[in-house]
Amino acid sequence: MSQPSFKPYQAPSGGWGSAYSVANILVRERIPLSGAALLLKQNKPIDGFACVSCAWAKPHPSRPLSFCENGAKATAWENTSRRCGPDFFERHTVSELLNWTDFDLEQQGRLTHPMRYDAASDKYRPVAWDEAFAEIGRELKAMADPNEVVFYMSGRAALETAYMYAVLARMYGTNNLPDSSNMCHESTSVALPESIGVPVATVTLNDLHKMDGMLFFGQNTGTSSPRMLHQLQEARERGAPIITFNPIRERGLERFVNPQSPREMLTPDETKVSTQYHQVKIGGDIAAIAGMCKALFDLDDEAVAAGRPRVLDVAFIEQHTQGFEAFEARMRGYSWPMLERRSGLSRSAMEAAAVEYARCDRVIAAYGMGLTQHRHGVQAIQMLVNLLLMRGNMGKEGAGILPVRGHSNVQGQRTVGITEKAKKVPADNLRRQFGFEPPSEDGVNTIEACEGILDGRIKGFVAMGGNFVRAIPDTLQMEPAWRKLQLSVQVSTKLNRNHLVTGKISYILPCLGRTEIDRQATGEQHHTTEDSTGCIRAWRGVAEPAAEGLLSEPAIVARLAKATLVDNPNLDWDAWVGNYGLVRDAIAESYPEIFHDFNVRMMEPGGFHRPLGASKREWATESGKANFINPPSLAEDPDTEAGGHEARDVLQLMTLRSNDQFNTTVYGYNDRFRGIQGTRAVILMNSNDMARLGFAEGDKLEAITVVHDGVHRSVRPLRVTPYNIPEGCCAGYYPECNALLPVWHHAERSKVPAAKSIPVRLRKVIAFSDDPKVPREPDPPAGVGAA
Ligand SMILES: Nc1nc2c(c(=O)[nH]1)N[C@H]1C(S)=C(S)[C@@H](COP(=O)(O)OP(=O)(O)OC[C@H]3O[C@@H](n4cnc5c(=O)[nH]c(N)nc54)[C@H](O)[C@@H]3O)O[C@H]1N2
Ligand SMILES: Nc1nc2c(c(=O)[nH]1)N[C@H]1C(S)=C(S)[C@@H](COP(=O)(O)OP(=O)(O)OC[C@H]3O[C@@H](n4cnc5c(=O)[nH]c(N)nc54)[C@H](O)[C@@H]3O)O[C@H]1N2
Ligand SMILES: [Mo]
Repeated sequence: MSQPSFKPYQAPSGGWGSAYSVANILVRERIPLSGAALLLKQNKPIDGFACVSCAWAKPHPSRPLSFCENGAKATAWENTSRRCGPDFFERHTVSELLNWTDFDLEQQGRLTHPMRYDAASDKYRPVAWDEAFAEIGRELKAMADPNEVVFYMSGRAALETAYMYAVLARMYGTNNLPDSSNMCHESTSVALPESIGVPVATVTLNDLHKMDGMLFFGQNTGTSSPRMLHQLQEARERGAPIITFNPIRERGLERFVNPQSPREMLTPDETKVSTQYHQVKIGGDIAAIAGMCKALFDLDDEAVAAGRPRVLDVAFIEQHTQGFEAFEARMRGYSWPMLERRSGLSRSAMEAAAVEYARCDRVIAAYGMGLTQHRHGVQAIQMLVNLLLMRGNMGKEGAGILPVRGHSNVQGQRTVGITEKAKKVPADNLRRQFGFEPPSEDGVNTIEACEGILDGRIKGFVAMGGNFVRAIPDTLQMEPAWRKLQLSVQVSTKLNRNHLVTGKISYILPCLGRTEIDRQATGEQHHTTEDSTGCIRAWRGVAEPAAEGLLSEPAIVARLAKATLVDNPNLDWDAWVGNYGLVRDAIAESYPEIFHDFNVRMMEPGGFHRPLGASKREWATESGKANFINPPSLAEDPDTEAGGHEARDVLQLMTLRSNDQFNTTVYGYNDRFRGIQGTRAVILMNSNDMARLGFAEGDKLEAITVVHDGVHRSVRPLRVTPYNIPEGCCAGYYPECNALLPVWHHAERSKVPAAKSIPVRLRKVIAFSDDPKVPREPDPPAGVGAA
């Protein structure tokens, strides 16, 4: 491992840096040549597999090489030739493994055998599948109340698995079906239905080809959804402006070289991605958008006075919207100095953005975690919709709202029943199909699950993928609470920290990955996913399974169901596993509007799109119109500000992903685009703040959360590096910084953890090791495995 270093990255996103990075991981994971050929099947529908990395749309017809750097890494990660079998667990106690980093744990390779934790030896021991399911079933049946069990799902599993899992939980008797989107785009699922009557993006790839302008808020395309850079590049080649709002200058939003274009790779051609780049301060987006809205009203006044065409789409506002007058009054009423203070942007910057926006006729507004993971995440999204509605940028070709989703099937899982909200369950259909009464009370979301684990109400946790205890807030409070669970079952592909934080009875159940051939009674099975643009398609794994005896996710759900539920004459779990087409028939019966003729339509070239009223200007809102919704406040954090947290030594910390990770999966210690090499234990700060607080580059700091709930939260040591970030803001990595995030510090209403705005104070620490293998200092507890 090289020494940590910081050097601004001069190259564009994509390009040779990307090509080298892919080659490196193929070698490191010892992917055989036939494995590299795997990449040719990536994102090729029907007879290839959907990338296991992000949810970005796949074009039709597909490109010859349809993968990006991070997609290739994810494929390599799943198809590694390393194995983590019973012999590994025999060599290491769980207490020992608890001191390993996230990187080292997953680096052990694919899990091959079901394992049960044995407290006496402090080791995981191999167990037969039958025995495992029998004990888990017994434990689940013994719970006093089905609501004591949580069925979590991370956003990767296919639609078939998700649907079966939801049926299992509901037949068991609970709506406790939180998923990773509770930490992610749940703010979208709350905001958009109120504004425009749909919970997801209103645009397709066709709209991206037709747009003539784009607004980009808090999404790091070059790292999080690199394939989208192709559409951004095409837009720029058409001359469409891209106006970006982000506290830091993300390379993928600045410059891009298509690594799949020989011409671009061999010449100095590169695309300038953003035409305007506004370094809004953390949580300043509502104010920045309000500034743009205010400027649009001024521009409209000028147009009216000069007899020019209106800037507002008056006809659209009249016919299709509600709440405009109150909205107009509010926006006009804001003062520029207040908007400047709240957004961190100058009036002229907000006006320049408005002028550019007003020049375009077909605008898409894209956003990511920079909007959703805030106390006012829901309101920020609704403000962005307001801005679109002012110029009729909704429900016409080339225009609309684009939440860029995270996990590759997270959007689809919600569509087929993974939800804690009872009113989203098609209860009548489920009753008719399976003759049971679905539970009518809401279940827990992720935050409520954490609260239930902390106070002991939750006693069992079944996880279909993910690394829950590492991804959630307050990890240092959650780990001891987790140990009190009666039952912890983790269906996984790789070893992670959640396996090591055990309950009284703990199982690791290894499963097939999506890239692998899934052979069942009727032959090799297809599965389906829904991407960020609501496009549903069929896929099929192509690699040989990592180990003999691995079960598919649907098979695991079915075995859990059979071990736990009473027999149901209307549901043959074995038949479902034998033929996933039967599961799709059931999905079509439960959700006919979206999934009618599922088995046929999934094979259509390009798949099929779910119907979305808003994209046809049909508004499934209470008012029957698209709603202008005023934000209650422009302050990011009412709670902490009330506590006097605007003190000058309190900074807002955002927790970020590096280019070398997928969520809690750490591929390596380099964040190429941000110039960080060899470490993740960093804190990025404005050099003025560093000077003011007396820090020099390379100083080791401790970050302490500044809230007044009596809990001490700190992470150390973090190496400080000067960075181009607004004053008063700083950045560190997720999940290492999750110990700083209070479980109650979440978005109002959506309860998405406010991971992008943690109030912290920083101070120097003395003892520090540069060795990334040295996990933490004893006192006070640091981010576990922070390297
Ligand atoms: N390589 C890779 N790809 C991934 C993932 C991964 O971990 N690695 N994770 C997947 C998942 S599950 C998800 S949800 C997505 C996440 O993808 P993104 O939505 O891109 O999420 P982040 O990388 O956490 O941060 C997004 C951006 O928000 C900016 N930001 C922070 N605070 C603010 C703010 O207050 N305002 C504004 N305007 N911007 C702000 C940050 O600077 C950063 O550029 O990516 C998916 N794809
Ligand atoms: N501070 C902070 N916290 C955050 C965020 C943040 O930005 N900042 N982001 C949040 C977001 S957006 C998200 S989505 C969550 C992510 O939270 P999770 O979805 O729970 O976490 P992942 O890291 O994606 O899960 C990784 C594990 O999934 C398992 N896995 C991988 N592939 C498969 C598969 O095909 N099947 C099965 N069964 N298992 C598989 C592997 O064992 C791997 O260890 O974290 C959230 N937490
Ligand atoms: Mo996510």
